[in-house]
Amino acid sequence: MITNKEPLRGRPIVKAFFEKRTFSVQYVVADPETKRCAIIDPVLDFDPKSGATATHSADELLAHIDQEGYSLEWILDTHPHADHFSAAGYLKDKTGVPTAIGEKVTEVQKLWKGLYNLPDSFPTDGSQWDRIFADGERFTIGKMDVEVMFTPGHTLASVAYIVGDAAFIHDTIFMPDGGTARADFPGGSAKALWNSIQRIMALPDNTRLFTGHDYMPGGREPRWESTVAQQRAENTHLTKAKTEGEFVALREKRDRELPMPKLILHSLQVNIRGGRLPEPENNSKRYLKIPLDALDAPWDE
Ligand SMILES: N[C@@H](CCC(=O)N[C@@H](CS)C(=O)NCC(=O)O)C(=O)O
Ligand SMILES: [Fe+2]
Repeated sequence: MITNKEPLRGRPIVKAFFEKRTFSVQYVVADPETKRCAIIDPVLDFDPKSGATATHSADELLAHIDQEGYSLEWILDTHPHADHFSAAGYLKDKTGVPTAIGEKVTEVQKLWKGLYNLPDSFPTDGSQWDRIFADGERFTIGKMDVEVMFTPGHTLASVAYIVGDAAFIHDTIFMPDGGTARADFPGGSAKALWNSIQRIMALPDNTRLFTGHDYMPGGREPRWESTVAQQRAENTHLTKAKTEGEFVALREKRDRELPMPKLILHSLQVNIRGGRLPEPENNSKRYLKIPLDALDAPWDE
């Protein structure tokens, strides 16, 4: 773990790209010395009303990389997203750069393979990515060290990427006024989320924390960066719920009231394929499959 090993070298330049349809934050994380960079959590645009997909968001990341003279070394996802398609597959095809995610993605693949009744031939070994990371594994972006921290709860495969003094903590905690992520998707767990949040809060106080979404509470402008110290002092859920029991109660109560993300059933079948759309049928068109009555709805909303 972080504390037992050599300190992580590097102070990345972080550029965030806010995707306003799904309130997602995508990142380009660059080593100022070598100009090598990684993309974290890229979005493939999807309009559910028309069924149209597009690569505007992903292309914007590539344009930034080009403009800054960076060279792309990794395409990373923190978790199989339940509210948007990952652009990892598109970016891999376009650049040839390796993709990666946490190793427990194989469990998510197994779970959703069942829910979608995918054919036996659908691989659930993570082979859709070039690399799947275990807890505590390290790699580099240029000369910066990255440590993978397993942070389940929101999904059972979620990981955070600690890059030098910055941590990409996806859907664990949001900005202090946004609280914490939900933990009620299949494979989610409020108790696991609490433990993951404790691991993040044990990072050095001045660690720069970059979140995966910002839902702009109260209609304020989108924001994505905080610190451990700031979260400890201000996070609206963590200042209310001081123990695991209190947190689990708060989280589960709120989750019972939240409708499922609009795109959960659309997204998972793409994201368990490494951000690739389903194979075309014999008319060369691609189709999504929507399982009925697989998830619960809060009808009394
Ligand atoms: N209204 C959004 C909700 C998306 C959602 O559920 N987001 C997750 C992260 S993927 C979350 O933790 N939300 C917390 C909250 O809405 O309070 C949608 O339909 O896409
Ligand atoms: Fe998420």
